[in-house]
Amino acid sequence: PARGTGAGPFPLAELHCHIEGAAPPALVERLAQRYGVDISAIIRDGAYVWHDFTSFLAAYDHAATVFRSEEDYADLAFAYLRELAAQGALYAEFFISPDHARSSGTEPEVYARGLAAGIVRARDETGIEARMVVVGVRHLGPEAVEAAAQFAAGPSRPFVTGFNLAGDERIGAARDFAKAFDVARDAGLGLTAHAGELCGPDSVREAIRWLKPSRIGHGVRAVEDPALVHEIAEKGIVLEVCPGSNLALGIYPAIAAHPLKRLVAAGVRATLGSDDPPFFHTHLSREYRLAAENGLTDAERIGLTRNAIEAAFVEEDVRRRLL
Ligand code: ES4
Ligand code: ZN
Repeated sequence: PARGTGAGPFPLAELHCHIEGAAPPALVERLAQRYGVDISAIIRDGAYVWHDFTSFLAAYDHAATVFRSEEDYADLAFAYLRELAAQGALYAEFFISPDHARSSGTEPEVYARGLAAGIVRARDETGIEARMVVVGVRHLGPEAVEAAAQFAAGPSRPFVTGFNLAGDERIGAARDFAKAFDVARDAGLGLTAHAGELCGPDSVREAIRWLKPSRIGHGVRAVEDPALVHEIAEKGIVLEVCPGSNLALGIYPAIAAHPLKRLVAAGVRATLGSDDPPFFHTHLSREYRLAAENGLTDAERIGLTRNAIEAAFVEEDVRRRLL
């Protein structure tokens, strides 16, 4: 199959995308019609509507409820990965949420099996490799997050290679989720956590201290504390940077104000992710374009793809083949 021939002059990879957040509005509308779900509050004129982080999360939760069957989830993962492959991506990691599966009335096992089938279909058709990272939703509380970790650690979870903490960063303290991360770590899963997006450097510090992840989702607001930037660079912690998401949510007013270039210049290992692409009117190849507009050279942008493959939660033989 064709590899990395999609869009640009070099291959792309992403480590930060929430699978329901990648759902094309047209697919959500089709399933909503099939299952009799009213989605008029979240999709208007073929686009998602929301106005701040809280209403974004609510729209996301609502969209997630239209995916019900194993086949629905296979179609979702396939649509996402086929589109990424067309943009020139070699590898993708996406976040899956057993809590969102349950809220649509689907057993998490069925959910994960459907998504895995979508990965296989996309790999057969395009050559793209993908793995799944289970998220716990922090605003649902420590017990729910620990249950998500137990699910991720379950006996048969094809393509599940990591665990993440997502949800509203403003709720709860990182140390409340340490037990969940111990469960995931003991199961041999890769670890990442959202921090330093809505909240500042202290949130990143606490996530590193209590959860000991090898990667941080976003992490960009670490730039507000030079000592923390130094620590992240020193420890080789990889940031999953999502510039388009940050712009859509108003974390930064314009790409010129985004800290990506400053972080890279300080020696931080970064990667690019589209986060929730249609919600934020973005896609991975645009993220690479935004990185150039932020001042990264072509060599630096190729380095972001290399960082992603090096930091990926993937078997060593697959990593070597991708590098
Ligand atoms: C998120 Cl739970 C969830 N879903 C989608 N995007 C997110 N960002 C942070 N938490
Ligand atoms: Zn995210």
